[in-house]
Amino acid sequence: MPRIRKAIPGVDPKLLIRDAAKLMPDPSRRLFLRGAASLGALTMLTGCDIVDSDAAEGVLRKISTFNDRVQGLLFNPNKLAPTYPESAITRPFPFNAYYAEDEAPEVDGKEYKLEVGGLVDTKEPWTLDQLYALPQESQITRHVCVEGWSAIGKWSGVRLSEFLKRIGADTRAKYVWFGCAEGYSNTIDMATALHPQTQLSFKFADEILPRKYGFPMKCRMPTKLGFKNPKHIIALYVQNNDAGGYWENQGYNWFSGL
Ligand SMILES: Nc1nc2c(c(=O)[nH]1)N[C@H]1C(S)=C(S)[C@@H](COP(=O)(O)O)O[C@H]1N2
Ligand SMILES: [Mo]
Repeated sequence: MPRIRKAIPGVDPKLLIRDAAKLMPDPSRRLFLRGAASLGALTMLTGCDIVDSDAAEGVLRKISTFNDRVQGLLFNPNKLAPTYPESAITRPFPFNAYYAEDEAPEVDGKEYKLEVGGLVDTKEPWTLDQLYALPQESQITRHVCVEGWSAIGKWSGVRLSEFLKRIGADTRAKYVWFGCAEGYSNTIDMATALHPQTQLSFKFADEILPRKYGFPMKCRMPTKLGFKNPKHIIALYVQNNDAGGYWENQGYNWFSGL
């Protein structure tokens, strides 16, 4: 029986295709838009047939994966996110999580040990004192949340690249995965992990990271949307498999770069 190709309800396929094409490198984008911007081409691009609304979600996910790949290629590992003066800091700084503020996990700093694993030479866990002894720097950068707000804050800590060096991480690996105290998690690409502004942060606004902002440690990366910045980190793995993350697994764009 021939399969009938239907449009995705509520989605204009032309716009969908143009949107996906926006992230293609320039010459191939022009060729693609001039040539075969059709559902057929989209099918070729994503490798699956848009037959009904069930398929649509899968297609969108594939486009997102495609975008992640292209964005990853376009990501300039040396491009810095803007920084701001102290006077630009947003006060009070917003709290956000998938739960209410008073439900933020209470991590005991004295008992805390950061679990380190995967493709690293040294898998010894790190106490907070050991982490605090690492060379630190501060950044005043903008945090952008996918929910439609942004705010400028000051974070201090050690560069993730420096920490990865100390644990003898294989930086040819593709990903760094973070596990958090309350079950949140996410995975970032190695280029972002090595970016000079990607920081394991111990302080917010010059004070020990308050509970709501991720005590005892978060990973700050101003080149990524807020949800890619894990708070309350208790585990860090260097690995080649993409373990996704809390929001990524619910369909949020994995790359989510700024
Ligand atoms: N452990 C953990 N980290 C998390 C989240 C969370 O729910 N749990 N939410 C993310 C989202 S969506 C945002 S916008 C920021 C909010 O950080 P803030 O509370 O410091 O503003 O944390 C991110 N990191
Ligand atoms: Mo967010």
